[in-house]
Amino acid sequence: MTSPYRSIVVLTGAGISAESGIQTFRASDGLWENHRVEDVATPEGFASNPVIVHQFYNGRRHQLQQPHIRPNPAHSALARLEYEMSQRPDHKFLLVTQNIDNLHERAGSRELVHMHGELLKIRCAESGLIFEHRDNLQVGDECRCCRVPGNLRPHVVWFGEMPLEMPRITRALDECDLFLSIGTSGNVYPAAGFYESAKSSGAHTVELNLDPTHSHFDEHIYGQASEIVPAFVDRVIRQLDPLT
Ligand code: BJW
Repeated sequence: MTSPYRSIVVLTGAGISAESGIQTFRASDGLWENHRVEDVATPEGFASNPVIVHQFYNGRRHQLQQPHIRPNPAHSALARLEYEMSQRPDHKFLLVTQNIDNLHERAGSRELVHMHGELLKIRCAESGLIFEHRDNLQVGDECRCCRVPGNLRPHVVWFGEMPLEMPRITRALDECDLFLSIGTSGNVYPAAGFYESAKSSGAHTVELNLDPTHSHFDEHIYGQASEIVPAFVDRVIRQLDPLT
């Protein structure tokens, strides 16, 4: 028997990291509870009040590096799925995360796109050069490349900006036969439209989330990511070609 799945794309959102201690965005106690989205998640907000924006990301950067913030079984299961796919010839796997935390890579994922950027990186708004950064960032900090104070910004994608690595994502969606959407409310485009692209490529589409969303997947599985994702991954791995 041959495996039905040879090319898998997984999209993750804030829900996969919730049980690791990182707040989601749109919950009543979420990251935006005390902020207007326009103030902290748009280039216009950053231009008009960079101090507030730096405070918002400095707090999240600090939190991400606390010892209790660790990958959970859902992150580990996706790394296991990638490993199993990599052991089989001509099998493809891509994990696309909207999250800016580093929990997927800490769990072992390598075929990974951070489409909305990375919290532990900053970039020069002038040159586009990207730097690793684990400390607070302040408005007057001098840029490491152009030496101009104020040119540095979080390496994240705000509303109105182009998400990262779209050509790679589009190629993977065009050829996938299984698409999983995990822990995302499906409110933000283009990510919210990926399942439709995958569907038009003939893929089986599955939503794994705590709450129902408005999207029409072929299959819906509801529950905590740390429980439903490892169980679903086990199911997929059982259906892959046996290792020779
Ligand atoms: C659990 C759980 C547990 C909880 N287990 N589950 C009109 C129509 C269509 C589009 C537009 C429009 N007007 C404007 C647009 C475009 C705009 C957009 O989508 N706006 C919407 C508001 C409508 N998009 C953009 O501007 C994007 N760029 C763009 O479109 O460029 C042009 C383009 C065109 C064509 C192709 C390509 C490009 C850029 C979007 C940038 C989003 N940036 C942010 C901030 C990133 C930095 C940061 O982290 O601060 O990204 S916004 C925020 O939302 C963040 C997230 O990645 C993103 C998605 O949120 P997510 O992950 O879904 O979180 P929540 O909180 O919403 O949901 C969590 C889910 O988890 C819930 O469902 C829970 O139930 C669940 N859950 N616990 C399992 N334990």
